[in-house]
Amino acid sequence: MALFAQASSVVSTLPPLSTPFLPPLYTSQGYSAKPTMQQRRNRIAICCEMGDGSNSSMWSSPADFVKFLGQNLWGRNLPPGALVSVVKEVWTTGWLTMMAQLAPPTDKKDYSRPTSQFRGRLPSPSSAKPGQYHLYVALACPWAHRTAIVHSLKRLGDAVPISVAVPGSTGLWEFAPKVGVNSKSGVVAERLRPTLDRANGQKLVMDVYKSQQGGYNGRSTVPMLWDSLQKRVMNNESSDIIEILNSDFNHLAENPDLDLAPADLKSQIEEWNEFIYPNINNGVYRCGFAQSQEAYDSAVESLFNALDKLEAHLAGSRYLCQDTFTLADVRLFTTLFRFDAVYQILFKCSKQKLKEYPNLEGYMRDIYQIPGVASTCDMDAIMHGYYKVLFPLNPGGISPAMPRVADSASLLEPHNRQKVADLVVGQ
Ligand SMILES: N[C@@H](CCC(=O)N[C@@H](CS)C(=O)NCC(=O)O)C(=O)O
Repeated sequence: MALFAQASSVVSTLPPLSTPFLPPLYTSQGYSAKPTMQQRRNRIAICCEMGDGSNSSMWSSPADFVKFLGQNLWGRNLPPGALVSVVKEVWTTGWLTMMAQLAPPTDKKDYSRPTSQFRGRLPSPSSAKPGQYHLYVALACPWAHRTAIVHSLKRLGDAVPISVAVPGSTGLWEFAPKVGVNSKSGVVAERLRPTLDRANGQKLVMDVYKSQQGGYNGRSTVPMLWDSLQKRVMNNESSDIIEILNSDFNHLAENPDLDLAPADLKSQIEEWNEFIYPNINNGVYRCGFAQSQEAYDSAVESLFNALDKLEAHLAGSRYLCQDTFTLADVRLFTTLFRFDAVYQILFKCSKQKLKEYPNLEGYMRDIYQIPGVASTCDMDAIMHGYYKVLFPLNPGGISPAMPRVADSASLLEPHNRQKVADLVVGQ
């Protein structure tokens, strides 16, 4: 009903069509001769009110309603010029409205990522009981993917249990273990297939947030680290969560000696993070979620300047911090992994493909081949998550063919960067 009420008010504000040709009004008695625009509006408004009340079964679906609207405003055949201008107007308004919700813009129509609301830390390292902290992830999400990688490399298993959400049809994260979005990716770890909510038994990630002590009504993002004893969200910022997983669960980890943030590299790691987050991790989103040409142009420029700089750096350094694989690499990897399949196409990061940066591509494959990383990489879930769910960016819902660079056979080709990974991870 809300649709009809909204439609009624939209119709009453329709501008006059800028075409001299007004087709006859279509009624149940046939076509009447040249009604005025006002007559058309009145008729639509009356019908909308009927649809809202006594005769609510008049349209069986929104598509039916739109057809009705078109016929009554313009007759059976909408003149092409009018069709284009009306659809453009309606679509642009709808698009801006949806984008403002999906990606709140700044005054300059640039995307500004909302800050994470929960930044708690453990009272002290090794204070956690097995199972006390629960990790919520979704494999499509690059931020959650970071946490799945560190969880896997540290081999935290069920010491820090995981629940895996999938995007629901309304765009909210939900728990639907039967959803087959992961089914084609044979390499994905069993524990990372979609699950029920294993900690709280909720249907939506949003419900988990709402259920926390004191309630919560804000954005319900993944990843999220939940404290099962205190019944509250402890942290929902991926850059914190990977640090916590790296250093605070060593008493429970099967690979406690792996340190992805060694003390002597901390300042280098921090410098890379400060460069990579705005320009690359969030940079691709600033391209895809830009709501003006200027905002997009500036995001693309900083993204590709940053990629050029990294390409040059990686010519002489296996990882960001020389031969040591660190959390900074984890953060960069999840963006690079999605680059050619998603960001280059859907987010218009189109200047150059990752495939055309030999060092970055080799680096990405090098990390993919570290034991414990590939099993967190689910390209099917990623393709589904972006192309089917980000409706304002891909309203037709059609997924492009997966670029060869993103299939697992090509990801497993030799990367020709020295064999340090086995030493680092030691699995
Ligand atoms: N700063 C957060 C960002 C997480 C984030 O934006 N996650 C997205 C999925 S990729 C999400 O859950 N969005 C849902 C929403 O914004 O309502 C982090 O790094 O953890």
